[in-house]
Amino acid sequence: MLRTALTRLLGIEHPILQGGMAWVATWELAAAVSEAGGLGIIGAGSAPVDFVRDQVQRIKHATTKPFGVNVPLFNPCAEAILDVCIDERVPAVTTGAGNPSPYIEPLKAAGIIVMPVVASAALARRLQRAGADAVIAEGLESGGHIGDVSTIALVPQVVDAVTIPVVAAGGFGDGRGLLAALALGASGVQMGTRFVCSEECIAHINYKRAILKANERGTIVTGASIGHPVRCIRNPMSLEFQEMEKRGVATDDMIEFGTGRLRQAAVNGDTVQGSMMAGQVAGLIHDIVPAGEIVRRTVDDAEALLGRLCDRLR
Ligand code: TUI
Repeated sequence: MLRTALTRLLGIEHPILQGGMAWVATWELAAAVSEAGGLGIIGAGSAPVDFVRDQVQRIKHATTKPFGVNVPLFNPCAEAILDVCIDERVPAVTTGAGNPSPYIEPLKAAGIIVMPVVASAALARRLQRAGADAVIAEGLESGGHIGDVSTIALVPQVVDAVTIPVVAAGGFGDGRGLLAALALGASGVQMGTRFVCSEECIAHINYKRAILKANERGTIVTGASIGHPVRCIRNPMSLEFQEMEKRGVATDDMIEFGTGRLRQAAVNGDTVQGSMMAGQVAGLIHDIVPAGEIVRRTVDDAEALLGRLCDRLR
């Protein structure tokens, strides 16, 4: 039993959040994680409002346990999606890729637990002042849109900057990672890539296999030159994107080139021209198992490791 400030805040059993990944974190995956005692999170990604409302209504039929919705703030419908979260009484909201300060008060007034993703201690401090209940400190090892500080350096600095619970994200995929995060002062972890390789995740099997095949150098970062660094699997599409950046192709042309590529991989299974967002932890993932087993294994392994460490160091 690993009880932390995070499990108490959310009323969950295990200190594990499932990343709310665009296109692949749907109600099926989120419900399985919540049922297993973690916090399942639906990814709004770049989806329209009606899609998110439908997802929320479905998860409410699938589980009575707490769940969350992740809203990337560059989604043009972000505000309307947050209104849906309020209307539907979503238990928790996570935000990404921006500063959610203006939205925190109305969400909290509706009884929603608000946990923004931060990539710096400065933003964590500001969001604590704005009323955030916890922050998710995400290092550059993560998949998708990333900041520029590594997890091992970022997490303890965010822990020192705030008094609210900190969730560590970026590079976590097993019990060793969970225990390490707790040692850094975090109250839990968020895992994304690990949960893509679960049975309940609707991502195309080709996407899951690409993660299984990747080693620790199997991801690259594209888009840094246009201010949108995104970590994804190294494939012809991401390598071509990097080439365009080196050639100095115009930003609008690159955005047009990249648009729709995640869907192409996640839904259609195009591993050549699609973009498969994934973290550096991909090299640690070797199987596709039920999401509940990922939660249980992670917690059991962390507890067993803690016991062994205490024996060895005493
Ligand atoms: O949000 C993410 N990762 C994401 S969102 C996403 S959606 C999408 N993207 C491309 C194509 C289709 C769909 C994919 N990946 N992670 C959370 C995160 N937030 N990482 C870093 C940050 C961050 C960065 C800067 C948070 C705040 C921030 O603040 C800047 C500021 O305004 O102060």
